[in-house]
Amino acid sequence: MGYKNNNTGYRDGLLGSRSVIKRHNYALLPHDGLVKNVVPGFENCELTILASPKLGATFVDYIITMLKDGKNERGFGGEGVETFVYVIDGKLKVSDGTESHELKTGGYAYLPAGTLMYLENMQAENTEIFLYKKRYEPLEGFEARKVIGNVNDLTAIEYEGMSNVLLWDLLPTDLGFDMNFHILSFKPGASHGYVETHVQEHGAYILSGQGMYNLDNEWMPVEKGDYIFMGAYVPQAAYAVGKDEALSYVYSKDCNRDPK
Ligand code: UGY
Ligand code: MN
Repeated sequence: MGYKNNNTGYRDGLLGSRSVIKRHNYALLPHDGLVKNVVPGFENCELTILASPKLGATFVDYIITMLKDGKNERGFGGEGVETFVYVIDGKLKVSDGTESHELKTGGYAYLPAGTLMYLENMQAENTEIFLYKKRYEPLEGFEARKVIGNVNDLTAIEYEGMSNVLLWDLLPTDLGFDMNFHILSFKPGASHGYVETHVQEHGAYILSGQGMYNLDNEWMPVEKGDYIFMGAYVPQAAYAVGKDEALSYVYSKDCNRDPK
């Protein structure tokens, strides 16, 4: 029995082109190719804008080296914009304007839309941070809330049943949150179980190790300090290489919303 074609009647089997529409959007930005940007309000900071709407992302990611006295006195985020910061290395003071928190390496803070985030380097040495903002998608009856934490206080779970791949969820999973931050860590030799293809976007900053990353079916070498943007539906998978160090990255993933 053949399928009914729109205009040409019936056919049998796999005739025709089996259409694929390719609009895959991804970026790999190695650390040594990054260029400094000026963002008003950030003082004594070396800052690079990574993914942004210009790249097709619905969020903005930044990598920032906060020098001595580095701070952002104007506040980051604002009306309708949620923010997240992760401390890669150092000591950071983060404040919502009324209450401040001290974050060490592995520490992070999420502030809901409408609350400005103030940042300050707390030490004479540099502090490295990964910063994120996104327009929040509200959901009637639910709300996001401030979250302060440190990955070292969380328990990892085995990712999809694999004992050599660990996952940490940094934010709560309830419907008030329209995105989450995770850390995924592959022991050398470990990999995803399959090449993922999904609607969610990622901005991923590699915290440690080396690996081969499959983006749209091309394998690329990656290492600590690299940044990867994965747009919606980009085929993606990683293999960790090397002897001792795990390939680990911190990344964002939108969730809990029905696409408009
Ligand atoms: O959560 C994720 O979708 C994750 N496994 N993606 C990725 O690592 N590229
Ligand atoms: Mn993914």
